[in-house]
Amino acid sequence: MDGFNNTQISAAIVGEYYKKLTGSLQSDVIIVGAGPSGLVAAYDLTKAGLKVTIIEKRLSPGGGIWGGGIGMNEIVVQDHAVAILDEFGVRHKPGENALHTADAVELACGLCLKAIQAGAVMLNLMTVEDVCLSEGEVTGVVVNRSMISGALPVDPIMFSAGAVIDATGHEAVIVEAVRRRGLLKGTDADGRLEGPMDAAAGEAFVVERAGEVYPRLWVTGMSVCATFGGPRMGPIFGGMLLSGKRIAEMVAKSLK
Ligand code: 48F
Repeated sequence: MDGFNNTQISAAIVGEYYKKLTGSLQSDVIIVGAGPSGLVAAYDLTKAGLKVTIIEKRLSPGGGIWGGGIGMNEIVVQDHAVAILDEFGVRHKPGENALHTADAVELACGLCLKAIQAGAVMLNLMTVEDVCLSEGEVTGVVVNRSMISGALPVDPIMFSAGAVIDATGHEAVIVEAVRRRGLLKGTDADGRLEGPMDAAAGEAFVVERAGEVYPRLWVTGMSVCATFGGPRMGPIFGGMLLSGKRIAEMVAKSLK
């Protein structure tokens, strides 16, 4: 018989989790949302030597990857982004029109595994409710347990970072928190709506327009379209992966 008791199991979890939580209260970069763009950014930023915390509201990180298109769990990646699948050890099959397919579940798992094993801290079941601002710069985010957020009158806690990346997809939660205070007035991120479907244009848009929206607030992935009014694009993922890479390069440069 192994010599442990019930309480020791709980103590092991509580001890390790709170070390992880305490360590992530101050990061170089907070990434809000663990979809494809956020996970690629997390991996690259961690590889660049930065301390990265990913905050994800759902139980399962991976965002919109898991279900492919209408629950058919295959996704499409263009030729020019396939090197990223290779980097993450995700297998793919070449098809017509320079489009590759990959298993959606393998992609979600592959991105999560690499990002976490590279050293990014993943806090799932945590919802970012708001942004912290000081002297005209974003300094962190306001976070609550997902089960509590919006359901119970319990105050959130704050996490600080040198840069915050909004990778929340269609919701662009962090950009919206800044926008609703009227702080994006007079910029092209003021009052835009995500555009209708145009896959090719949308894919280019999320890469080209990824960037800093407000001092120390960066936007990647589908949040780029929600922020600047770019077209939506459905279950094609090359742009998301490339957008995550691009934002990682820009954020790493800005913090050095
Ligand atoms: O939506 P999501 O996968 O974002 P993405 O990286 O990729 C978009 C594609 O999945 C897909 C597409 C376009 O048609 O190709 O839509 O831009 O992942 C966003 C993640 O952010 C989490 C959410 O649960 C998801 O996992 N998220 C959203 N709001 C919050 C959040 C929040 N307030 N706090 C924490 N996480």
